[in-house]
Amino acid sequence: MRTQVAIIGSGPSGLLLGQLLSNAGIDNVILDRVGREYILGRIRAGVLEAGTVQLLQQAGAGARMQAEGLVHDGIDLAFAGRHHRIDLKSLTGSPVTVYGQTELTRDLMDHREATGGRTIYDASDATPHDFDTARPFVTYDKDGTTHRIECDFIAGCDGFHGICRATVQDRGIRNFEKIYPFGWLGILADIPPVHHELIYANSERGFALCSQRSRTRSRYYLQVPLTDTAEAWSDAAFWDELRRRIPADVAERLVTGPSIEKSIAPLRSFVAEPLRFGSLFLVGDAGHIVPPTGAKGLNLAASDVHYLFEGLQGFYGEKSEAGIDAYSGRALARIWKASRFSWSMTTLLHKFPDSGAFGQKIQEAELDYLVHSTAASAALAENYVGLPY
Ligand code: FAS
Ligand code: PHB
Repeated sequence: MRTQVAIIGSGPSGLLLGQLLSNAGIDNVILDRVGREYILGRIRAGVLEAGTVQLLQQAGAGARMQAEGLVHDGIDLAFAGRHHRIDLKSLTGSPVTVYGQTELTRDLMDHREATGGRTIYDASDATPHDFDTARPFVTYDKDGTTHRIECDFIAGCDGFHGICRATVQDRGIRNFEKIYPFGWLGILADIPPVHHELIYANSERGFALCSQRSRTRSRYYLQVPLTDTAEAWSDAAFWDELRRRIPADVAERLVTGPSIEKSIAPLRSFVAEPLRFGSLFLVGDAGHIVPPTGAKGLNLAASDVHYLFEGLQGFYGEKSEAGIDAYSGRALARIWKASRFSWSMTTLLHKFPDSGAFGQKIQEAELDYLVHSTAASAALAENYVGLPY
């Protein structure tokens, strides 16, 4: 088989890149090691920046998001028993859109199928080859046969645990990492959200987040020790702890119900440099991970795709290599700013082992300053809604 761009990974990065390329007449094939339903079974991000919304519409897969996505003009920060609204829209002119990654991925998968895009699921042992030459290729196994895809470029959209970044560990890559001493226990339930916008809560017992997927489906998170397991948390224990971490007026309104999903995600900050090795490009989680506190993971994958698509469009359109040469630098400039923001939100809102009572008071003082300073609120708001591409 031959294609112009071989994409490894059928998550948001691979699907969004594949659709933009197809719409521009650039041939591409997506490989994934698992199947469609497994990918859709992973519950992940929930907040889209305006740039991500625009890219989904540009890809032609934005209709359901337009119809069902919830436009939020603000978020709440809760601390010391109170909560304060940060008016994102008035401070930046931009809202965010609440629309689950699962639904975004489903829309892209459906649109790819409807427009004749090729995706090979259950493709095991996908491996990028000869990406330092003019004739790169990808091999993979399926149905007992090893297949080969000749291509011009390989997009490593295979996430943090994928093969592409692993393949270039001896090519001078630099890995920058910070592991946080806690995780997020997330619960999904078909109950009405406790508030019309998201609430990020700092409490002496630890962080909590009140999020949502629709007016009838809620997503909540609790900071938990890394030694915890989702199975060890009953729904009742989750709801009791959540009530203790959010302001009383909010806790009183909390509607609870049976969980339909419960999982723990570890938190890390990770950036790989560079993101290009010959004709192999690292995109999305394959190149970086942010703690979800800033709602940046999925949105950074979108801006990576924007930069790489522009580069490939320039290569095939004007025969210019300027865009692909600039990809890594452009993407990393935005990645590091979003990584800083995600780190700062995580540091401000979570309980750290060595925080102590003094550390808790410092966090509350910083939050008190932030919510009462227009300049500080605007700085948070412009990072949260997404810095320019
Ligand atoms: P993905 O990991 O989504 O997709 C990679 C794809 O590559 C997968 O389908 C995988 O099967 C495939 N793959 C891997 N190795 C392969 C191989 N060798 N061969 C072929 N295919 C291979 N972000 C937020 O903004 N907010 C959140 O709340 C949030 N929560 C998260 C919770 C968890 C548990 C995780 C892991 C991530 C979370 N994220 C969150 C970040 C997440 O949304 C990512 O940013 C987003 O999935 C990035 O998309 P991709 O880069 O496509 O990577
Ligand atoms: C979510 O709804 O999954 C979500 C929302 C905002 C975040 C992280 C996760 O910062």
